[in-house]
Amino acid sequence: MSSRGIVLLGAPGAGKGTQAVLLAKKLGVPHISTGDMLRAAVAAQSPVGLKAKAVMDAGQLVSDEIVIGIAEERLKADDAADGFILDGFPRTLGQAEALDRLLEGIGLRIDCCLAITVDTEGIVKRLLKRAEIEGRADDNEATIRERMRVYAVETEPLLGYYAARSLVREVPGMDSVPEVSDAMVAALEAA
Ligand code: B4P
Repeated sequence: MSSRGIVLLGAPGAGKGTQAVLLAKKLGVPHISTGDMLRAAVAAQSPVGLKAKAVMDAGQLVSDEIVIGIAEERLKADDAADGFILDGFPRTLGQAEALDRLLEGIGLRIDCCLAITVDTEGIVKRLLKRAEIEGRADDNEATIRERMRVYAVETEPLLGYYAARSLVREVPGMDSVPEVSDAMVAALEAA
């Protein structure tokens, strides 16, 4: 399995972050999570964090301008040159188009979009459980349902965007964490 540019797509709580960590270890490439970078910016109370906090707490998407800026900075780092896993980015068509332009400019590209498929009620339960453990401000039921709605409107259309280039591989996401991880590796090997 060679290293390359991978996008993980999936609803909130589908397990993108969980699986990206495992896959990054297996492939030896960086895991790039815009959610993690935004939460770090919020914790550091940086200018980006101050703008992002209320938006994230309400379950809305942070502006394309901010997210593209932080993703660009990270993708230009040397360690992304041999492959990368994007987790939670792109999340809008504008982000996907900006990502393609940015990658083209630095001689990289997306080779595979792994789409984690889940059932809504199952992931609402998962995220409520994470709320008990981690206490994330956006993991309460009303915000979770708003994030699902935003996902369906803004992010799901990206499946068509990548399918048009035959890059989408679907992976069932309701099995155990190791089972989903194995299915991801198998999907990549078959890609
Ligand atoms: P993210 O950090 O991307 O979070 P997420 O979509 O909620 O979660 P993910 O799918 O990674 O699930 P996880 O593995 O954690 O985004 C948070 C917010 O940041 C967004 O709402 C938005 O405001 C902002 N943002 C981020 N990127 C943006 C962008 N590009 N543009 C604009 N705004 C952006 O798994 C969830 C839980 O399930 C965990 O507790 C995990 O332990 C558990 N779990 C995982 N897999 C499981 C399995 N197979 N079985 C049982 N439990 C499992």
